[in-house]
Amino acid sequence: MAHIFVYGTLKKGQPNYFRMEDADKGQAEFLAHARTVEQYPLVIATKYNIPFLLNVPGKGQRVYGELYNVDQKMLEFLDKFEGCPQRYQRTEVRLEVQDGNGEGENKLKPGSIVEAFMYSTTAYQPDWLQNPTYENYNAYGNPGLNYVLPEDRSTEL
Ligand code: PCA
Repeated sequence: MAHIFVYGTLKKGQPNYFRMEDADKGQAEFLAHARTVEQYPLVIATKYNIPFLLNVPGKGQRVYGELYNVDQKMLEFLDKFEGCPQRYQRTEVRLEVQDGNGEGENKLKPGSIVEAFMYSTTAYQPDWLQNPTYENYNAYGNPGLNYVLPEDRSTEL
């Protein structure tokens, strides 16, 4: 099992969340809402309006997202889905737990610090650093910046 922090289209209510719920792809258990301890630039980039969290700690904002426990099968699916290690890299992040719904050994206390993997970007276009940054991504919240699902893209990036 691995901890994964999602901050983009894999969050509840976002366009790729249904993949987290697909038992054919493995298991994902929601553990808590969380926020990165450090600031990161979370930007929207490319003609497909993909959210990218640039692995530049100290710039941008502390980012809100969701913490999940995933099994090996789901981890492998997510790596493939996110184009890891080409488009995104799976990196470690420190998180502050906001609220958790876990029980027993999965119980996470609000305010506690946990580590997780996330899909961030180390190989980005330098001008992406000039883009507006978001602390709480919403695919439906930015007129003109509608996210395009991978299956609807004409070409890779
Ligand atoms: N999916 C991953 C990375 C960006 C995206 O759209 C996530 O939600 O964390």
